[in-house]
Amino acid sequence: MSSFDVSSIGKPPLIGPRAKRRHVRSLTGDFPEVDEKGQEKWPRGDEKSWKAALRDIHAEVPEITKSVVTHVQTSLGRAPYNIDDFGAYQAAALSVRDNLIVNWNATQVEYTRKSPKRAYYLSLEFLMGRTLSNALLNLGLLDNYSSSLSSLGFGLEDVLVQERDAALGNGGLGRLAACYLDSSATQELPVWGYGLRYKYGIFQQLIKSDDGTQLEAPDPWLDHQNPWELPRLDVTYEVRFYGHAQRWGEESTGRATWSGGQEVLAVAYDVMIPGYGTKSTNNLRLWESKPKRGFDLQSFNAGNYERAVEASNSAACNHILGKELRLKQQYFWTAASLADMMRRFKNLEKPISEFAEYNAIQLNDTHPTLAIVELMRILLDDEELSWDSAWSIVTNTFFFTNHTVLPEALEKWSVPLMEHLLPRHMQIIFDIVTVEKKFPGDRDRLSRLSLIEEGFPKQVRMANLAVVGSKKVNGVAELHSDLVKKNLFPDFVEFYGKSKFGNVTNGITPRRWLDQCNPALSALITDTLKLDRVTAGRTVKHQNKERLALFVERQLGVKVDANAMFDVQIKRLHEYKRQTLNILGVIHRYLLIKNMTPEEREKVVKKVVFFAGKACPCMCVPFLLTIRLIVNVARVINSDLDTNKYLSLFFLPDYSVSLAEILIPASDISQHISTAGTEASGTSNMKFCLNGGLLVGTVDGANIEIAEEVGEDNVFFFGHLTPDVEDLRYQHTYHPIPVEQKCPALAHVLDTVSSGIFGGDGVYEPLLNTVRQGDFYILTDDFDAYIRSLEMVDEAYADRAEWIKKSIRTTAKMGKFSSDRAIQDYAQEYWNIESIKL
Ligand code: 8GP
Repeated sequence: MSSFDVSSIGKPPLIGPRAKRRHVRSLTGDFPEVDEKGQEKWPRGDEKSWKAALRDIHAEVPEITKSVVTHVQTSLGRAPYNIDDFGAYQAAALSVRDNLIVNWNATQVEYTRKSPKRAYYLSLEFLMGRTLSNALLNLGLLDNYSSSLSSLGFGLEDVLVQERDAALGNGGLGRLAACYLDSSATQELPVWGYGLRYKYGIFQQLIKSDDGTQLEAPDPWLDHQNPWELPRLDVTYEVRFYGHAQRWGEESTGRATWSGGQEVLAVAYDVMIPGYGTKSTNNLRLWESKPKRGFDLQSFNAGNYERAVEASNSAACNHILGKELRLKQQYFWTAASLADMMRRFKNLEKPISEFAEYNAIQLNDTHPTLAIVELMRILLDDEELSWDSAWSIVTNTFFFTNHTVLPEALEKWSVPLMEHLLPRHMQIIFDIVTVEKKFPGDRDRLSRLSLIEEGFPKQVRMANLAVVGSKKVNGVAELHSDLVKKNLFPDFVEFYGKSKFGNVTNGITPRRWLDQCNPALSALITDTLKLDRVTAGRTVKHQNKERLALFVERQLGVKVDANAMFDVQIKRLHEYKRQTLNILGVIHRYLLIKNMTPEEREKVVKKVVFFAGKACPCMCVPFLLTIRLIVNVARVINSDLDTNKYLSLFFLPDYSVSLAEILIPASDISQHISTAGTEASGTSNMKFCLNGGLLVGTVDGANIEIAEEVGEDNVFFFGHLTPDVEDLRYQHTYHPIPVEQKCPALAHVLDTVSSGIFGGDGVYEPLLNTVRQGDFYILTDDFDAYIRSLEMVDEAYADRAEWIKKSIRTTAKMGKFSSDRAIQDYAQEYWNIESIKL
């Protein structure tokens, strides 16, 4: 991987004049050229491979080479020698896709033949990253494609980096969905994903060079043909919005007819998901919306529709889209997915009463909760089942995973909006409420259990609906699952009993997060003959750090010392994840070093700090200043000649899966420092540990279980525990202690920022005030312990041989956090599905 070109991570291929220059030859060129002696001059690779592949005459030409060259000609419509790295990527991708399609078809045929129970993973986000490298690895074709491409004059790494990340989402929950698809296929489980085919991925993050603020630009990831999807123009469903719902008869929980309004078409696009070491290839079906032909133009405001489609085609974070658009998006996707499942089920010719025996539907957080109501609608109105039969099927079909305890993420929809957009669904929700009123208990309890929150306007609580309508509910790490029971849904636990609530600790796929991003470490692990693992481990880590250093140099034009300790925090920016604590800690370290004598400085552990992450622009305004502070602190300390040898800092823009694949293997230490009780699980903590990086973290989320596996002496824990946090917040509100008194070191840091040495002219005050006053995320309480834990990291790092041993032990103990284990937990304990061997 040393030649890996990191300069274009997840970026679009070059277009325009520069791209042209990179072409081997222009389209009009008469090729091959002829030299002075009349000999043909071939641009890249060896002439024999090209000619043989073209004419298909030499038996010894690998099939792969032929297939790539054929795609250059027939799919890309280019003269074969007229391709650059991007063309080679496209042709190689199409050629790999041919393999996937064969396996995909065989898998689907087998599913149809055996009619097993299937599971469907409904997620509004799928952060797939790049596909070519993953598909090659899973198919076991990496070496073959590498040598074929090389014979045509292309380096595999140059080709792989041409692919743009599929970033159809925002954060952890979306990447988890991608890992689970990989594991489902690998475990040969009949699982399909259902999502939306956004026209734009999550925004591209740009950092303004003058003041460090984040700018957001659209991510038109589909601008170049996407080789990984198959449009299924024959698989379409009509999805209705608005209109009227007319009940039949007296029975309040009976049937109704929903008519009028608008209909749009949902068109399917299939993305093949290959398993590792198996032919099993599953499907991710993404829906795109299209206007329906021949519909009532008069009742349809074309301008609004265009805008709606445009906006709802973005994987942007929740609040950017208008409420109505977001709700439309959710219904469109769940309705199309259910119609598709129903069609597949009908093909089995089984009675509808057996629906739950053949289908399990997993709700990835509350976004797909409308699917519960939609299935009720289908069963009542189309299948004409009684309420009780329909409800029994629904509550045996759905499973709900919660991914955050933050109250703002528990979705609510206004009742008037629902009545307007989905009148029949609102009726059904009211009917569920009526039925649920049979719950015994006091009024307060009933109102907490209710699906409807009183107020102006009334709101539908989607999380309550998801709990009521699901067979089982789970959190994503042990601590989080406890908090789900104790803090989020205690009344439901009392009502339904504990057995409805479980835990599935998250997992990550070792294919992408070890084999693919860190092949040298992966090889070291499987090399049982290697005697000196410490030296080998150290070498691998150093190579990965050099790769990251090269990346930073190319991106930001700054040299990075790969011998320093690399300290990384990469994740969505959010107050609870406390990137602010980290940057205030960096400033503290800088001030310490600045005040040292040159002799004292020589004893300091050299450190390079990396941040990356996107901040949803709808977040609270003070917190948006964090990126700006990081960038401006970096500017000051990286140019301070007294200290920059000992401490430097980088904010890497436009965080993506591909960027994580470079940062994670290079980290010595990474930070997972959320306020205790706020991070549901975290999955990057698992990725770092798998790659031999150690953690500094709070006793939160999956950090706890990681420490249980790798040993507490290999994790640097600090900070107050979950049960303390509420008390501390109470103290902050009713008995506040000034930060100068509580934590002088932090007060000094805050004053330094206020003094303006990092510029900003007072601009950071709103951010600093969130710490000085209120301090909801208890930075003032945790700061001293945090600094102490970083000192312990320094001490441990000074003994490099011991550090590497810790690192190797950590990697070795990460088995529990494979998504293969997690998906088996879901398959066995929740969905009740079995592997299908091809
Ligand atoms: C994330 C959690 O923050 C993270 O701790 C966990 O590891 C991950 O889910 C997977 O379980 N939550 C989200 O991504 C999330 O809540 N996203 C919604 C806001 C869209």
